[in-house]
Amino acid sequence: MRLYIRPEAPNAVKVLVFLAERGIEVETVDVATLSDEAFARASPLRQVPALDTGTGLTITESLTICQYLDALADRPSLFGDTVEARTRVAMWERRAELMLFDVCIEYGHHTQPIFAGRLAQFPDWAKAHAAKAAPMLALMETQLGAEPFLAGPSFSMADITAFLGIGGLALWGALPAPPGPAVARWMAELGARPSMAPLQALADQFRPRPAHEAG
Ligand SMILES: N[C@@H](CCC(=O)N[C@@H](CS)C(=O)NCC(=O)O)C(=O)O
Repeated sequence: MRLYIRPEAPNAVKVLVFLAERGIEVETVDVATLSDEAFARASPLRQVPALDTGTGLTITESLTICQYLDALADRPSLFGDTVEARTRVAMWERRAELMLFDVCIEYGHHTQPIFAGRLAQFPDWAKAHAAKAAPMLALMETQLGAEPFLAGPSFSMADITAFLGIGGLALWGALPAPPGPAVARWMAELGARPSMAPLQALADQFRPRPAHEAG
């Protein structure tokens, strides 16, 4: 099995955090070390992450990669071990994707200088779009006031997706409202988990650099 990544790509980081949480080891290849042809062979859409399962199957959706590896590993699952737990995780993960993670990706694409020239940027649209996170933040505040994690008593895939999204929006000062106390508590606890270490490479590329380091 081989996982193709870029260490600073959010969807790849999502899988790296999942692997660290689950204690799963997979051979990892940074696609920056590959030729264009080899990258196209590894990932038909030339996107990361891509998992070559070694069984003739290549998976190129980050969540599907996590689901596949989770299903092969022992319990407890990060996707829930009962019908009810699976349903709660799926619902919160989908909300996190649509209202935080995707919003964060779009915000980055449309506002960060690193993407200028590669994409047509509409910063005003991105700022307006970030308002989509507001109802999710309010819902999370209620949920995390009652439960330790989004899907209930156990850490799950929903927490990973939501933390990446909210963390990115917070880094850019793009959260539509400051996190309430319950969300702030959850953010501090998740940020301290060793599994979140891969987030550093992602955050570093967007952190403003001191003048003496800027090239
Ligand atoms: N839906 C895919 C999205 C993958 C994706 O957009 N990956 C980005 C990096 S985070 C990428 O490879 N972008 C390069 C490109 O699209 O050319 C997933 O969840 O894995």
